[in-house]
Amino acid sequence: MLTPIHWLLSLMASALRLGAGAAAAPVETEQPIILYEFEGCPFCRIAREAISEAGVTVLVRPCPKAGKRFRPQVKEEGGKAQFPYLVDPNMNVRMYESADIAAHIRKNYGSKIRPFIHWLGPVNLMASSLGVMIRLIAGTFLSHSREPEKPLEFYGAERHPGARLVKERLCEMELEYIWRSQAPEGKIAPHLNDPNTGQEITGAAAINRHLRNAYRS
Ligand SMILES: N[C@@H](CCC(=O)N[C@@H](CS)C(=O)NCC(=O)O)C(=O)O
Repeated sequence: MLTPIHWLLSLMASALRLGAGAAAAPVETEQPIILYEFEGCPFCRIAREAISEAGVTVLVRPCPKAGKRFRPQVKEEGGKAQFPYLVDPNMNVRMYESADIAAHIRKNYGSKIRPFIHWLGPVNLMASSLGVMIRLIAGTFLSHSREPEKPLEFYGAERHPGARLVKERLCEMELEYIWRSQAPEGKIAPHLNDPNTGQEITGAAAINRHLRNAYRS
């Protein structure tokens, strides 16, 4: 259940990022870009902020600690379990390193503007790490779930406090999702489209309830 404390802490985590991770109009790619990451990783946030601001659609494969679904893929393909890890078949690149991923996204897709906090070197990482602590490392450890047949579709910017509360759950449950930072026309973020159940849900509390009911094992 989401309490006012969850919302307050998520809002504080967003505030610490000085506005980074805004929503942008969707940029679709020919082949899906895949991001392996976990919410409780301060480096992953830096990559996600660049993706959110570019508006580029990515397939997120959450890799919480002890995760079994996608973590092994990273080790197999890249050689080490380090996150974030990006696979972009459109440019034929696979990369570790949050700063390289953010630069790759900015260079090739959507917005070219680097969020202010990304210029601040160690302060950038410190603020991101503090955000993880403020959220009490939510989105770090595995919570067992049933694997959906098709990836979910989630809409919500990186800096949106409600979207964060959903992404933490998606991550802990290792639920793969197509992520777009901007809500579809006429809808409000955070918004979920579940092609497995045919449901469309708006609002963090309702989405998290759905994830629990449909996928908790
Ligand atoms: N220099 C890398 C550091 C990445 C990093 O250390 N990620 C941590 C998570 S925050 C990691 O992969 N830890 C190993 C693990 O989670 O198994 C970057 O900027 O992306």
